[in-house]
Order: sequence, then structure tokens, then C-alpha cells
Amino acid sequence: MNLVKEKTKVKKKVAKTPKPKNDTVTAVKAEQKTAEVYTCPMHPEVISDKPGKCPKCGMNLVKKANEVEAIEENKADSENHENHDVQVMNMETDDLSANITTAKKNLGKIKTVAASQPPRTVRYDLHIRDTVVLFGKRKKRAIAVNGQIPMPTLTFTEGDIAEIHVYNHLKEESSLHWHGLFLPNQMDGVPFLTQMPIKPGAEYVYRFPIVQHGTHWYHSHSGLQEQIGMYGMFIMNKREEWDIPTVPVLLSEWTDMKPEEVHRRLKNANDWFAIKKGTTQSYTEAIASGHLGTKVTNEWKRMTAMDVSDVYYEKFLVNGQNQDEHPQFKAGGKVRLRIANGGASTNFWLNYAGGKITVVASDGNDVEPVEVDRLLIAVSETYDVVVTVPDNKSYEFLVTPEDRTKSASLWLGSGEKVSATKLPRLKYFEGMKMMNNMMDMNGNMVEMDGMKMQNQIMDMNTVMYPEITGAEKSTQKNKEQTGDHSGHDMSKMNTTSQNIVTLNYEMLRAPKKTTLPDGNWRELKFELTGNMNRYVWSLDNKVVSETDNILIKKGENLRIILYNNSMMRHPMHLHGHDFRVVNSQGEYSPMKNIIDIMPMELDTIEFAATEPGGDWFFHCHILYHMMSGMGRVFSYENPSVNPEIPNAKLARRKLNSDDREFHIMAENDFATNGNDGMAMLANTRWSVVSEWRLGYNDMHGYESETHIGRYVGRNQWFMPFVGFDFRYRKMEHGEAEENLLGQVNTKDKRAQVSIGAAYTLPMLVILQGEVYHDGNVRFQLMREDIPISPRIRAGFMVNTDKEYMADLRYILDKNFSARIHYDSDMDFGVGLTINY
Ligand SMILES: [Cu+2]
Repeated sequence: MNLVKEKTKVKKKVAKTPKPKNDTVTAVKAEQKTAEVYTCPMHPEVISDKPGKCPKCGMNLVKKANEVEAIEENKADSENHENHDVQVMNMETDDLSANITTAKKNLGKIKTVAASQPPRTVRYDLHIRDTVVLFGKRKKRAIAVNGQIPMPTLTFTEGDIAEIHVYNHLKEESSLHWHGLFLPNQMDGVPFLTQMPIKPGAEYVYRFPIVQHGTHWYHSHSGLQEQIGMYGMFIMNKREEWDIPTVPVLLSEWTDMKPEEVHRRLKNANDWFAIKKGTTQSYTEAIASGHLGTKVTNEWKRMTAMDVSDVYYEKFLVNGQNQDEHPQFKAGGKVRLRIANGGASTNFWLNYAGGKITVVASDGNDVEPVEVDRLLIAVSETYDVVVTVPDNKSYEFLVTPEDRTKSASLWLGSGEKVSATKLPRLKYFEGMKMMNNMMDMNGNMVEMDGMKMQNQIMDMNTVMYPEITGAEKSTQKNKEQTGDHSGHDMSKMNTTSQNIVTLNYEMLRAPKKTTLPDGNWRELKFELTGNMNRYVWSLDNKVVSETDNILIKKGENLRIILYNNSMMRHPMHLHGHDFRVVNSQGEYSPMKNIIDIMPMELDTIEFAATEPGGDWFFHCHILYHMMSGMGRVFSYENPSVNPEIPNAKLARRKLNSDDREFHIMAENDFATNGNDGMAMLANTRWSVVSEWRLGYNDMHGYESETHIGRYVGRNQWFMPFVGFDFRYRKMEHGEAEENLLGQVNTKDKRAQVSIGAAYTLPMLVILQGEVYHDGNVRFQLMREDIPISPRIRAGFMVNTDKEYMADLRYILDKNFSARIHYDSDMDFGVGLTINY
């Protein structure tokens, strides 16, 4: 958990939010410090009379609210997270003001300098071209603008007019979106929504006034182009700007795999990325670290391995390099870093070797300065921070992806290198245990003991951070080596760092009031939903193509309540508008255009509908989540026609095609006893699967089954289907087969149509029931890909036709496995499995 200090503070309720009708206002009050009881947020059964660590998970204990009062508060809350009271856990407002005071003092008076030129038109010419890069292990295609990755930094001053000429030299369509900018809708750069895509060979001019300031960025909004180089900084200076050395810091990641292939593999629940990252969380690993029970519970709840990121990347980049050096800074110098996360799917931890990091702005909006030891920058967020170069040495500003597999660095100053503290590896099974506690059998996140997780107050992943919750439980072997036989040595845990100050949204305070102008208030609620196994991401279990635009009126105020009922963080981004992230700063809640929402979090954002019209995208900024359809379109009611979209119907169909796309996968086992394989075409709801077993002789037989099904429900555990079954097998003389239901089997020769359904049971076992048109019935149980070890998978199948199969597979690389199996029809086989 963030920011819990050893002297755990009294739980407090603060509500300073400007109130619309039917909201309850709770006065600021601190409870009496009598009869203090501390408990673990994850393990409510743990009760202690003093602060400390949870013996079960190592999380800091939090003060339990006075029981009676807590119950009353819960009553007042409606069950569906309807109250907007902001609960602040363990974060005294006093602590924050003290931090702000110190940060301001340490920053000192920063001189400003006026813009050297009057407002003018600033023109950039951007040429988009294919290129070949070597960021990873081999040369790969990328897209460069004016020959560079990242794209050029575009700099303006508030009051200027931007005129950006874009020349598309690619063989495919493209577009550019100006992230976080207030601009006319038709300049927003979303193909098929605000403009038609820029055709190959075409030139397109974006022209709009610069009416704001701050650190922003721009990127392609076409397909997956953002992943392969189409991101750049977009900086708008104030007319009176800080006179302090400033370095733009654009973070990104690189994969040697084509992004389309990344997307396809994510959709196919292929765990190659986990193998590459060493995060498979297999049964042997579970047993070795004493977490077998955790693993079983996890699969019982129908979850696959726990992870904080989806994709394996070869390299992480700062301004297009893994190591970015800025030697010009001397001892005592302050540097402003304008940081933007241009990664497609990676959140980054930032920490610094030269002392505290002073956060001064987020998403282009100034905040009261705060000093932190580290912060996490979510996908597409921006932060302005000030750091000091303490001595004539080179200090590392370390950039670590959230999964902590690798890192990238920015070096400030010259001379002896001073490294920042590396982030230790995540304790995945601790995370899995936490997820088990948070998830009920219906796949819903359960709220624990009336606690509302809001605004990054509770970083659930804290249980996985060794630097906060202590090192991974040592194995028996290690204990013997160190002579430590105490087993649960709590004193060891307590020696870990208590004082790491991590930024969270509660610490962001706007320097001026951000309350919205008077207007009609309207409230909308969205649940962030998803299915990890099939990689489907949605809002309220609906993807963009399944929903209509949400109509809004100019002049009204929108309050949007977002509840993350999925297992991953989602950075939700609104185009063309900033919103207030409602926090305990009340009227001074910060303005942002991205809100990173952690699992189980309930957040409130508010924005004023101030644009004259247009369609504005609201979506998760993880590229592969967005392409899966996790978003909505806010559409102003006045029927202004966008001249950039001549055929609105066609455009909408094209926009919808992103999340309707079918992905293919196929595999075949070339074995000593025959061929055994499958091919699948699937999208958000539909699945077409064909399986075959082709023996090398008539006695072994030939068979194929095809199912066309549609997944039902948020968890997609249920799939009704229609099927077609063909088989031929020469029977032994006099061999008559009956199935377990007493029906005569027609295995020798049949061509049957069927209807049936598949249902995912606990332990991820699939139960399938099927009725054929001759009246025969078949039930089948099967499970694939049981992770035995990091690279070994087991599977089995058994059905009422007295057929059975068991297999073991060793994964050689992303396309090949060695497999042994036993099949009731085809006997024992050894083979090589090729998958696509
Ligand atoms: Cu997302």
C-alpha cells in the first residue's frame, strides 16, 4: 500500500467535493484515538492492537474504523458504490501540506522568462516513412517520422497556431492524434471518427490554435502503428515559462514481434510472453515456493497466471535509446524532466539516484509540488518533475517497466556513475494470493470490509513488492544454509524500508480551484470489465462496436464513476477535455486527461462539456485493450456535420471493425500415430473451432469436429454452439460399441450435426455436452495447458463415448513443442507440435 507510515494514522473521511443534488455530505472528522485496532486490508481476520505488518502477507496493517460507525457508514452507502465521499486512508492532509511546503522550499524561487516571440503560426512538416531498426535482437520494420524514432518533438507557445503538414509515405493509412489537446474535433486525429485516415501518398494539414500549455505528446491512432515508432513529444510553453534546463523524456518499449502478431497471441491465450518473462507461475514453481494451495485456489477460481503486464518486450527506451545521456549538468543544477509515457502497454516506475523527485505537473496541468521517492507513470500519462544533480557525477534516472523484467536509464551530469536503486523482482505468488482473496467464484472483485479503494490509495500490488513487504519467503534449503529455522521470522520483514514515498493521485493538488462552472449535472457509471483468458476488454461488458455514442450537451457537467472489476489496471483517456480527478483535495482536485484505475478501484471524474460539438473518444490507452474495444464515444447532441467524414455510416462501420476483427490460431501435432490438430477463428463473442484426428490407418480412424459458438456473459465461461462431426473408423469384426449412456455408438462411420454447450468449470476444466441429430448424446470433460513447469504443459480429455486422451507437451519455442500423448483410438504417440 502506498504511503503507509509506521505510525499509522487515524482513518479519516473527507468530503469537499462540490455536491450535486442527492449527494450526501460527510463532514471532515477524525475519529478518537481510543481503543485502536489494526487490521490487514487483505486479511480482515488479522487483528492487532498496534500497527505493524500482516503476518500472512506482509502488508502494513491499517487502523480499523470504529466498528459501529463503519457499519452506519456502510448503510448510508448504497450497495453499488454510489457514494462519492472520499475516504482517505492513512493520508493526513497535514502530511501532504507539509510535503508541499518542503517541496516549495527546496524548489526555491524559480526564475521565469517571457516568450521571445509574439503569438505566431508555427509550422512543422512531418514525413511518415517505413524504416528498419535494430532495437532488439534483429532488424525489424518500424515507422519513422522525418527519419527518427521517437517522432520529432513539437514545441509551441500558448497563443500560437499550430500548422502541421503530414505526408504519408507508407503503403498503409495513417493518422496523428494530439494527446491531451483542446482543439476542434475534426483536428483530433482519430480515423473514422473525427477524420478519414490519411491515405498512402497523401498530404494532410492539421491546423489548430494552441490554447493551453504543458507537457503532452502525439501518436498515430491508426491500427497498431503507435507500437512501432509513431510517438513524439508535444510541448506547449507558457508565455511566461520557467527558466530552468528542461529535458523531454519520452518513454516507450520495443518488441521484435510484429504488433499484429502480439495482438493475435494475446487473443489466443498463448503464454509464450510469460515464459520469456519467467512469470508462468507453474505448479512446480508453486510447490517450490510453498504456494501450492495458492495456485490451486487460483485455478479453482478459474484464473490463469497473475501478471501486471501482458507483452514481452525486447527493449525499453528513453527518447529512443536504452541509455540516454545528458552530461551537460553540473553540481547543484536543477533539471525539469517533461516525461511522457509513449509505451503501448507498459506502465513505468521512475526513481532517481540523486535524491527526491519533485512532481510539479501531471498531464500538462500544474500541481502543487510534492517530493516523492518514486512514481508510477501509467500508459500515456505525462508528468513534469524537477530533480537536482547533487554533485559533479552522472546520476541515473531509472525507468523500470511495472513487471520489472528489464529497465532503461536517463543519466544526468557527467563523471562517476551513480546508479539508482534497482527494483527487485515481483513476488508473483503473493499477487496471486491477493487476487484469490479479491475475487469471488463468480469472477467479481469483492470489496473488503467496507473499504472503498479510491484514487490509487491502495496499491493492491504492494504485496508483490519485496522492497515494501519483505523478501520472498526463503525456501527450506536457503533457511538451512543461513541457519534460520524460525520459519515465520517477522522481525526480518520489519527491517524492510518503511519510508519509500510513492506518488499517488491523492497527493495531486491543483494550485487553483478546479470546480466546474454552473450547469446541469449528469452522472454516468461504467464498470471496467474484461476476460483475461480470451483477452476481451470492455466497459459494462460491451465493446465499442456493440454500443451507441453517448450523447452529451454543451454546457452540462458530466460526472463519471468508474469501477474497475477486472484484474488489470486501465489508464482511461478522454479526448479533447481535461477532467477533475475527484480526490481529497476537494475544490483543488487535479485536472488530468488520463486516469489510471487499479483493480477494485472506484474513481470519480468530472468534466465540463465545453466543446461546440463533435465525437470524442473515451478509451483505455493500453493499445491492445483499445483495439479490443474498451471504450465509448461521447458525442455532442447538436447535429453539426463533420466535413472530414463524408460518409458517416461507412466510417462507423470501419471504426467498429477494430474490435470485431477475427484472430486465427492453428496447431498440428505430427506424431508417430497420426495427426492431431485444431484451427480456431475467434473474436469478442464468436468462436469457430475445427479439431481433427487423422490416423495413419483405417483402424485408427479419421475424425473431425467443428463447433461454431458464441460466448455468453462477462466471464465468457459459457458457450452454446452448433457442431458438425465427421468420423470414419474400421471396427474389429464383431466389435459393437456402446457409449456410457447405453446408446449404440456410430464411431465407424458418421456425419452428424449437433447442438451443445461448453462451460468452464473450476480448475479451468471445460464441460461440454452435445446432442447429435441421431439422438446420441455426448458429455466430455477436458483441460488443456495445465502448467506443470515453466515449459511443460499437461492436458486430458475423457467423454461418454469411452474415449480418452492425456498428453504432455514441452514448449521448445514460440512455434514448436515436443509432445507425447495417449489416445483411446490412436494409442501412444510421440510427435512435434507446430502452432501458429
Ligand atoms: Cu485497459
